[in-house]
Amino acid sequence: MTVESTAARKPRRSAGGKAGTTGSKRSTTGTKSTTRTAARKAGDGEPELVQLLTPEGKRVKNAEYDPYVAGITPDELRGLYRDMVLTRRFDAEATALQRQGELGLWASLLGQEAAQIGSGRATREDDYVFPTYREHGVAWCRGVDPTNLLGMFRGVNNGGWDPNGNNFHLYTIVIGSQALHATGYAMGVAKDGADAAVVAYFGDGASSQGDVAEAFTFSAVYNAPVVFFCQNNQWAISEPTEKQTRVPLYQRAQGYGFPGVRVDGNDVLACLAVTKWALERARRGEGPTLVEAFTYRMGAHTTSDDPSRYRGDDERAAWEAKDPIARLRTYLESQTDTDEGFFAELEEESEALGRRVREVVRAMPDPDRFAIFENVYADGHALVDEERAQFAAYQASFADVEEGKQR
Ligand SMILES: Cc1ncc(C[n+]2csc(CCOP(=O)(O)OP(=O)(O)O)c2C)c(N)n1
Ligand SMILES: [Mg+2]
Repeated sequence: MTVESTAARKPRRSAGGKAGTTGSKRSTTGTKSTTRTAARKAGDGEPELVQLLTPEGKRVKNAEYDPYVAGITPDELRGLYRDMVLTRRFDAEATALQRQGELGLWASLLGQEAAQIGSGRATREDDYVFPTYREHGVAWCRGVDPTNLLGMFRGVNNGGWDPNGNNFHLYTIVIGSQALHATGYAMGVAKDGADAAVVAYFGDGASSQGDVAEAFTFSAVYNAPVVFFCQNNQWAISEPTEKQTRVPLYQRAQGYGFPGVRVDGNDVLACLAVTKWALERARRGEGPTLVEAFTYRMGAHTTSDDPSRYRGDDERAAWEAKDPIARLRTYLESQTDTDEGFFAELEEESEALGRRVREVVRAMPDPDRFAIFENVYADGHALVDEERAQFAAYQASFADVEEGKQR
C-alpha cells in the first residue's frame, strides 16, 4: 500500500524529478553531479528518494551519499538508535503530561525521529539551528536539556533556554518565519568569514508561506550558508501536502537556483548523510540546499487536534511499516554485535528519563506575574512601562477579594 492509495486522497502529480534531486548549474559546479544512484521510490507516482536503510533494515549502496556515513562504527549506530529511542520516550512522556493537565499543549514528533536525529547529528557545534515547535529530537542532538522544552508548553516561561548556549534558537510558532531568521543569520556568518553553517527546520505546510519563499530568494542571491530542512510529514494540521504544492517540495529549489534533495525521512542514515553533504556545500561557500525529508506525522498535529476527523487509520498503518526505530534495530541485530543487554539497558535509561521529566515538570514554579514585561526591549520602553502599570493596577483591584478569602 502507498500513502497515495489511502483515505480517498488524490494521486499527486508526478513531476518526474530525476532520482530525488534537482539542482542548478551554479550550485553543482565542481562538486557533485545531480544524478543520484540507488534512489528509491517513496510510493506510486512519487519521485525517488535517497535511502540507505530500507524499511526492512537492509543497507543499500548509494555511491553519492555512502561516503558521508562510510566510517560510521557500530557504537555510533547504537548512538543514533539511543537518540531516537530516548527522544520518542521523552515525547511520549510529554504527551502523557499534557493529558494529565501538567502541560497546556504538546506537539509530538512521533514518526519523525530519524529525520531529526539524522540531521541534528550532522550539525557541528558551531553551526546554528533554527527550529519550529516540533524539533525535540534536534534539540536533543544540540544538547538542550529536554525538560527545558516543556516550560513554554506548561506556560511558565516564554522560551526555556538560552539560544546561544547550544546554538539552538527558541521554538518558533509563527510558521515559516525562522527560515528568514536563519537566512539572515547565515548571511552574517558568511560576512564574518566563518565556515559554520545554519539549518532552518520547517514543515510542508510552512513551505507555502511567503517567508519561506523570501528566504529561498535571499539565501540564493546572497549564497548564504544555510540548509533548509523541510520535514514533509504529509500534513499541515488537516491539510495534506498535495493541497500545498503541484510539484514535490524538493523541486521548488530549482526555481531559486540551488539544489533540492528528497531523502527518506524515516531513514536516520540517509538523513545524516544528506544533511552532512548539504552542510559541507554550505561551508565551502556553495550556498543553500533544500532537503525534503519525506516522513509522516504519526500522531495528532498537537494534543488539541483529532486526526481521525480528516485521515484514515490505513494511512498510519502503512507508515508504521516504515518505522525509523524498528528498521535500525533490525539492522543492529542482524549486522552488528549489538546484544540484548544494550536494548535492556536502554529501556531502563528511557524509563529513568521519563521519571526525571515528570518530576522536573511538576516542580516547575509558576512564573512571576510581571515577568511577561521583561526582555521585551533591551533597554526598556515607555509603552511597556505603561502596560506594566496598568496591569499592576488591575491586579491590585483584586486585593479586597484576596483579603476576603483570608478572613
Ligand atoms: C503564520 C502562521 N499561520 C498559521 C499558523 C497556525 N498553524 C500552526 S501549525 C500550522 C501547520 C503547520 O504545518 P507544517 O508546516 O506542515 O508543520 P507540522 O506542524 O506538520 O510540523 C498552522 C497553519 C501559525 N502558527 N502561523
Ligand atoms: Mg507538516
